[in-house]
Amino acid sequence: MANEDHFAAAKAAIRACDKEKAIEAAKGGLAAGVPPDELLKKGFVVGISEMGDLFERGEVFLPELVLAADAMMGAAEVCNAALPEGKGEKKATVVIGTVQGDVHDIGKTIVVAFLRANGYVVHDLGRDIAAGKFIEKAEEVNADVIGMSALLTTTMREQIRVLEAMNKAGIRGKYKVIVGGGASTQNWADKIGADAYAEDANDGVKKINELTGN
Ligand code: B12
Repeated sequence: MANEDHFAAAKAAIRACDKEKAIEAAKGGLAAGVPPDELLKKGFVVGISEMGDLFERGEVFLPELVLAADAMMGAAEVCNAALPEGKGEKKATVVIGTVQGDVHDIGKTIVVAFLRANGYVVHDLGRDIAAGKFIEKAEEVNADVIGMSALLTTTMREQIRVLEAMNKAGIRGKYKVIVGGGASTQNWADKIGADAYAEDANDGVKKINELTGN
């Protein structure tokens, strides 16, 4: 089977909202030598994005989206586990989470796996995280970078809250801040005064390398 066939199987499994098939497609692709990052990007992520488009057009509904997301999570777990191990280096410490009011965490979880595979110490706060929690954790672990994910236009503003709270506490200068997730853009990052924006997990590693001088 060519790589393209594995990408097609991955997409089809997500479109079918079938977790078992998705895990099977992930394992099959990896066993055939497809790199895990490519399998994610060209297969599973395309599939879940297509589901998002169908949802927006009213052609699939929330219960299907939930099932597709669950299938996606299963596949991402398999792919993330196959990423090369970090080489024991500790390039820098990153605190990351999805902002308050937002439960989208598939993309954030992929970013976490990519960062760990690239030698970062990552504290993953999870999803629906209040502004204060980001700061509390960053202070506790003496982080270098704070990463915030937001997928909804309504929750993007939470990223501003975190920055405001940092300014208020007089600690904005201590941390580099990077934003990402469907609703964020470079323009948005500039507007709210974040240090960087990344469009996907690879770009996230690249930008965080730049921010931390790695
Ligand atoms: C899966 C999904 C869900 C799942 C989430 C499950 C989960 N555990 O994550 C469920 C079903 C729960 C869900 C719920 C909802 N969803 Co939804 N969902 C999606 C969908 C289809 C895919 C998101 C996804 O996982 N993409 C794949 C990942 C890999 O991509 P990603 O998240 O963008 O992440 C990559 C980059 O952005 C980047 N990145 C992400 N985060 C970060 C962070 C940092 C620091 C960095 C550096 C990089 C980075 O790297 C990632 C990997 O490459 C999108 C559509 C879409 N095309 O995005 C809609 C979408 C985001 N959802 C939408 C909506 C409206 C909702 C609901 C409000 C629906 C409802 N009526 O209830 C609820 C909101 C729930 C809430 N309060 O959060 C809308 C948002 C519209 C908007 N602009 O605000 C979208 C765009 C669908 C649509 N077209 O209408 N959703």
